[in-house]
Amino acid sequence: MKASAKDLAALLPSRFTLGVATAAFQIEGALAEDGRTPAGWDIFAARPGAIVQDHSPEVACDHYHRMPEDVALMKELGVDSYRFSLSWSRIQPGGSGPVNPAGLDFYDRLIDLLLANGIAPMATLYHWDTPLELDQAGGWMNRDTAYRLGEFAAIAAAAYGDRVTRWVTVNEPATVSTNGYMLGMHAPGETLMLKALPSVHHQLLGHGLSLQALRAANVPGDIGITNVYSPMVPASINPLDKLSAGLMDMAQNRLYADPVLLGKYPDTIRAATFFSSFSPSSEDMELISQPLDFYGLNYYMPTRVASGPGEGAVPKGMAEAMGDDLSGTAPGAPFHVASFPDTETTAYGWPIKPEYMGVALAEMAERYPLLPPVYITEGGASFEDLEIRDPEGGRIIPDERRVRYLADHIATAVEATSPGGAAESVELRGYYVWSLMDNFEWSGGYKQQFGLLHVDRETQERTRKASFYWLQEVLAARHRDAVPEAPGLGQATA
Ligand code: GBH
Repeated sequence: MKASAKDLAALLPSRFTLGVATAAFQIEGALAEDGRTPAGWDIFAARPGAIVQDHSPEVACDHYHRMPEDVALMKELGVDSYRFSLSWSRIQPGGSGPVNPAGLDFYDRLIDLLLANGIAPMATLYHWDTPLELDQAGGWMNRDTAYRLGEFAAIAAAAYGDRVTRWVTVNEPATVSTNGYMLGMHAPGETLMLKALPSVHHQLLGHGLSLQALRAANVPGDIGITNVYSPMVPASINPLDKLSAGLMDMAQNRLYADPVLLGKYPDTIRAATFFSSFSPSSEDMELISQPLDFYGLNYYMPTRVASGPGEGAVPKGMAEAMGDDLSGTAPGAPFHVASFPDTETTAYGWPIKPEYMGVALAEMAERYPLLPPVYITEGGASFEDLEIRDPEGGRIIPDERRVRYLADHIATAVEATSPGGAAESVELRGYYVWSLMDNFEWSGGYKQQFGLLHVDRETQERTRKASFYWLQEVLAARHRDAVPEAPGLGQATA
């Protein structure tokens, strides 16, 4: 355990980036302001029962109005970099056609303020908030959405390309396809199961077209994609459990990483789709597998997999949404997600297994010989809201379990990628904590809180948790090169 801030700081390479992450829809609010048009998520979230306790994303963290205050908090925290996402329908209402100057202006001000405070901007083009019009035309089931994202990338490149240090094209296409198109737990709420496969390919194509647009615009920043990765752990030595874990690995990990890093879909997928109309062209595969400057990896937990339909047919996404410690996969699937014995879990019921952070990196290194440098673009834990203690005026939120989660995961990632570590060939560039503040946790509403900052749901007051002070200490204690990384376009790529 490296919970001591000084111990962890001593472990960090001098150029290691420590950042915090958010996403537009989860923090901004102001859904109908200054010309933003709805995203599919605006509508999905309003469906009764779709979100825990029918929480609304309308206000979220009111970040659209409190952005300068939030940047000031990041400055106080001392982070090197901030990962945020661009709201597509704020910048380009409807997802096609002319831009909205007010929307463009918001991120212009954000980026300038970050740079003025020495914080390197990492911008995600697509973090799930597809403009409603595009969702209504089929969303990611429609190939056209990929071209629309490519066009949006060109707009973003022209507006911010001179100042953005790092670009992420698409965030977690796995979660969009699984939760949004297969299981109906996220927008657009489709339950297409295996028929959702085109939504995978079109998102990856959207990644390829955005990458192409950013390259064509000659942006100086580094470009990558973010995939979530969960090592799949067979529940026993039973060959059926092993087979099941392999299938999950294929469906959740390889399906999204292989096309990008190997230029082809896994054989099992190609075999399974042999009889369907899904046969991506080599032009598509070339776009999808263009070289990246970095690979973004979101790691939260490993997944324990057992054969058989499991207890009840509660889809995992649904269990998560309800905040229960229930596991399952798709109803009717021949295998299910099982819990790890004697393992501490987060409020979501997610197992806390820091050692698998190292396993994830080692598996990536083994599978992908051409793996570019890696950023952990998200990692974090949700815990129940803790009581705010107020000893003589100083408010304290004791989230020591989050401190331990972050310390253990960051230390494991760094050790695994150091000489002698299980993933020593990986060039690990940094770790972004999910999240800067408690926010709209998709179908988990405001019940699942990942923040370093607590956000009062009535007053919007931000309160620093123990984890905020801890990360601040880590950042202050480590040894850095004399030159800060931001404004860092030159150095970031050097
Ligand atoms: C990320 O999603 C999101 O990028 C972010 O917006 C979100 O707020 C944050 O994490 C916290 O949830 O392999 O069947 O076990 C992560 C969502 C949930 C995706 C668990 C993978 C397990 C699928 N992850 N899910 S399975």
